[in-house]
Amino acid sequence: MVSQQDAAGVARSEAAHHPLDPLSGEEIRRAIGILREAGHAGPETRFVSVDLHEPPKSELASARHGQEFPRKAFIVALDPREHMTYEGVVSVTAGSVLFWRPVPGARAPITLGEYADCERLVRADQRFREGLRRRGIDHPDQVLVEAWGIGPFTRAEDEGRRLVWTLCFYRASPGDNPYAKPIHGLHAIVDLDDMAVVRVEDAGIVPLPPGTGNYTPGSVSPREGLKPIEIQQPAGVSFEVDGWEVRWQNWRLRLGFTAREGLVLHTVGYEDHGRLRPVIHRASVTELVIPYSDPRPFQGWRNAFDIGEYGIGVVTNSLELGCDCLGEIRYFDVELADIRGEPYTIRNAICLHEEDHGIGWKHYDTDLDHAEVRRSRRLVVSFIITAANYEYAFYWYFYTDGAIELEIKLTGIVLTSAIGPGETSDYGTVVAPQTLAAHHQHFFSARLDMAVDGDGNSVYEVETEPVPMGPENPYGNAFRPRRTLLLTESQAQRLIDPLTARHWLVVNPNVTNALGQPVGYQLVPQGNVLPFAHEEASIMRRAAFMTKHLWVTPFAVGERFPAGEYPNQHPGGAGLPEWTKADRPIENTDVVLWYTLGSHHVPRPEDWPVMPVERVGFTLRPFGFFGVNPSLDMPPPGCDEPVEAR
Ligand SMILES: [Cu+2]
Repeated sequence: MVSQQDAAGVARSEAAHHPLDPLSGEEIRRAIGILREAGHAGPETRFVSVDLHEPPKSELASARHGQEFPRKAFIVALDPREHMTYEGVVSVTAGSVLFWRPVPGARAPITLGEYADCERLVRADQRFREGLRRRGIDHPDQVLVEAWGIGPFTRAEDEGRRLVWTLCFYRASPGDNPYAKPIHGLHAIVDLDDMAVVRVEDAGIVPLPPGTGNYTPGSVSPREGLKPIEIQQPAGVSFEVDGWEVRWQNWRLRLGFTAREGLVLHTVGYEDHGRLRPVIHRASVTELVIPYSDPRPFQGWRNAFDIGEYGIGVVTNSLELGCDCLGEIRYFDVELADIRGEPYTIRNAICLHEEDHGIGWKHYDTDLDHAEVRRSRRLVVSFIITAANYEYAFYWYFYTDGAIELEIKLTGIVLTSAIGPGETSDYGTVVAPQTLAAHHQHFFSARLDMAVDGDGNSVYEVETEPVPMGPENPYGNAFRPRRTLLLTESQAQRLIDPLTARHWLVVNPNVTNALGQPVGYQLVPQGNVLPFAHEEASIMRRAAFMTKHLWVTPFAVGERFPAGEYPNQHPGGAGLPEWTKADRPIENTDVVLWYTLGSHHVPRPEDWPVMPVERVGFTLRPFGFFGVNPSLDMPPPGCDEPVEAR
C-alpha cells in the first residue's frame, strides 16, 4: 500500500495544482481502480459520474501554495442486478475508499451509455417494430429513439424499477432532420437496469408530417453580401491562465467542471489595489427543467430534468474556433468517466476569451467641448450542451465595471409532435405542415454560494416605493428604495416584481466601504416567468424550486441540487422545499442564493426548423462594494483627446 500511496502522490502532483482542479483522466482511472480493488465495483457496475469531491471551505482557507493536498473523487454508480444506486468518496491520494453506501430508493440518472443501449434495444423490439410497420415505417434503424425520464408516470407493477419512456422520430434519409418526422403515439417503456422493454404502448396513429425541416447548407442556399468580420488582438490576450486559474483585469477565478453541472466557477474574487476580495465562492447552474404544455396522452409526460436526470457536463460540445467562438480563444479540455468508469476527454469543452462590449462610460463636457469615453470589456467563460433536440449555451461574463452576468442562450430544434392535416392546437404552434411544437418553459436554477468580502453575508430585498403626498412629500415626486432584511429561509422565497424595481442585495454587514456603507452585490433579475403547470401537477412538486425566483439558504455541505441529489423518478419534495422547512436563519452567515431563470417558450413559426437564439439571464452588480466607479481607470481609447486638438 505504501508504494501505491507514493505512486498516487506523484500522480497527484503531476495532475493537480490546486485542490479545486477538476479530476484528471488519470485521477479518474485511479479512483475507479481503488474502488474496484476494494470490492465495491464489479464488471456489472455502471458509473454515472466520477467528479472531484470538493474540499470543505475550511480546508481551502488553510491550503498553502506548494503544500500537498488530498484529492478525492465523488462517485455515483449503480448495480443493475440489485437495482441499487451507490455513492461514495474515494481518496485518490491515500488510495482508499472513504465511504461507499447504497442509496435505497434513489434512481440513478440516465447515463449516455444506457441512452444509446436503450435506442438499440427499442429498435430491435418486435412490438415496437410492429408499431412502426402500422405506420408504414420499415426501417427501424432510421428511427431516432430518445429515452425520457418517466417521472411519476409508472404503474403499480413498475415498483422498484428504473424506467424510461421513449419518444421517437424518423430520419427519412441520412442527414435529414428527424424532428421533422415525429412518430406519434408509439412509446416503449424500458427498464434501464434490466435493459429490457417492459411494454410498448400505442396511443394511436397520426401520419408523419410531409416536411423535411432541413437546415444544412445543402438544403438552404446561403445568402450573399456578408463581408468578413475579424476580431484581432495583435498584442495577444489580456488574461492569464495558470492551470484552471484565470486572471483578467482584477478578476480572479478558477474553473471547474462536473458531469452533472458542466462548468463550475470557483473562488471568484476581485483584486482591489493589491487586496483579493472574494465575491462568490462557487457558482453553477444546478438544475434545468422543461415542463411541456401538451395534455395529450404521453405528450403530458414530457418534463425533462436535463441536469438531474441526465447531467449536462456529459453532453458538452467540443467547440470550434470561428463557429462557436470568435477571437483569441483559450480552450479547456475536460475529462469525464464513461459508464465503465473509463476516462475520456471532451476537447475544447470550455471557451475563454475577452470581448469588446461597447462603451463602458462617457461624458461630454459641453462647456469644455471635451469628451471622455471608455470602452467596456468583458471576459467570457462559456460552454454549450446538446440535450437531444435542444442546445443550451451558458455564458458567464465578467465586466470591467465589476459586474458579473450569466446569460443562457437557447437554440436548437423545438420538440415536435404530429397532428392531422389542417388541425391546430391550443397547446402548441403549427410550425410546419402537420408539425406541432408544444408550448413549454425552461427553468434553470443558478446556485450562487456568495462570499461578498467573506462569508458573513446578509440578503436584503430592495423595492422602490412612492412616498404618500404630505409634509414629507409636498410635490408628490418622492420615491425611495425600501430594504427588507430577509432573516430566515421562509422569508427568502421570493418572486421578481419589475414594477417595483425589486432586486436583492447581498451585503457583508461586517465590512464597510470608504463611505461607511456595508459592501454589497446586487442580484438584478432580467425577464422571468413562473410555471403554468397546476399546483397539483407532479412537476410542481418535483421541481418546486421553479415556483420561486429566489431562494436563500445558509450554506450546508450536501445541499447541492435544488430538486435533490436524485430527481430521476423522485415523487418530489426533495431539495429546497425539504431543506427550507427548518426555516434556518440566514442573517450574517454564509448564504447560498438559488436564482430561478424561466424562459417562456410559445414556439414561433420562425423557430423552425432550427430556432434563433433566445436569451435568459441575470446580473450581479457591485453596490457599494467599491465606493467609486471601478472602471474609472480604464485607459482612454484613441478618441479621448480634446476635440480642439484634432
Ligand atoms: Cu424552448
